[in-house]
Amino acid sequence: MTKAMTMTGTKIVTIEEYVAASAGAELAEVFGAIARAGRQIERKIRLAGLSDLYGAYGAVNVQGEQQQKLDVFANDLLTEELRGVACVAAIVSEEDEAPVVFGHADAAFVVVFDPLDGSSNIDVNVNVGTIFSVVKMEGEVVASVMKPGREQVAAGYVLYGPSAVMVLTTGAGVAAFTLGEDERFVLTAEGLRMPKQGPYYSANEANVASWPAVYREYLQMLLGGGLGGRRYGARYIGSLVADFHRTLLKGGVFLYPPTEKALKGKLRLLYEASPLAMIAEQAGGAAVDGAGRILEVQAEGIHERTPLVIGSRCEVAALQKAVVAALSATMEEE
Ligand code: AFP
Repeated sequence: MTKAMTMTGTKIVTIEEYVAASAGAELAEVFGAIARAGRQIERKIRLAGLSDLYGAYGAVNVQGEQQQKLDVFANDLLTEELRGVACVAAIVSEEDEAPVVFGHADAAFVVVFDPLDGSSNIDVNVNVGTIFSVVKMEGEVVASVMKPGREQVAAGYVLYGPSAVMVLTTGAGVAAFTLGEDERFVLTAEGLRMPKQGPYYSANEANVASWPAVYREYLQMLLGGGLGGRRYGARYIGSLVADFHRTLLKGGVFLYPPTEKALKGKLRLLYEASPLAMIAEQAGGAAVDGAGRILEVQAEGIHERTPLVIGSRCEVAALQKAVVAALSATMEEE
């Protein structure tokens, strides 16, 4: 990882400046809007206990999940900030059943997002995040966002933790920006690389009994030192952004396999798995849905779910190999 600069250094680079230099002025405007929304979401989260923003909003979203007050706030804020950007044609959000189309003529992009991932953790003051993906507007909005993730123009997330950090890629490596006291996200690291093998696995082990056998065996293999003799530790926050951020920096593997009840797992392809997969690959890591690369998956719906195994190359490759072998053994039996 290259340490880019610090607030005490001479050159301060903001997100808008960085993206403008690396990917052009239009995309910089998109990131500027997300950064403004992220800043306001961070402030609301920080003060949530003081302003009665903990707890349920009283409605259920398209996923059938209880919306938190901050889910609604974050969704409205991102939508309105992005509506103000002329090159954004529409947004697709976890919280809205259908795309919101802005009616900007010849707009280049659609932004897909989960406004507040891990929001069931808000009331207990645990990290949450915003995940987003930028795709080219080509024809219809729905067709534009349902392309395989390898066609994303950019992806990123904001982690609202002890500090607020935005991690992004525009397809040329991964950079991190930290929210400073002057309310700007400034470059704090670029060229981030995920370790080839890491010290942790991260999964909701309460579900192990309902995972397919190949995932159970994989976990046993990790625990038994079967991957280069490494003894893995467990880490699980239950906020994908936070679990992914640790995996990006320290290495290892995050997995949310299929379960008996949820054959496609819990996580969403377009605004959780795909953007994080783009970041993982840009940092030298990998992401699969079991046998296949996440970035090759052709979506069938905007709120589609997918199993997700993401992290260091070594751990992800071992899982993928095991799933491919299990599938071919099943096919031979049939
Ligand atoms: P919420 O937004 O409902 O908290 O869901 C968060 C999430 O989609 C993702 O952030 C976590 O990785 C995952 O769910 C945790 O799911 P389990 O509670 O089933 O472990």
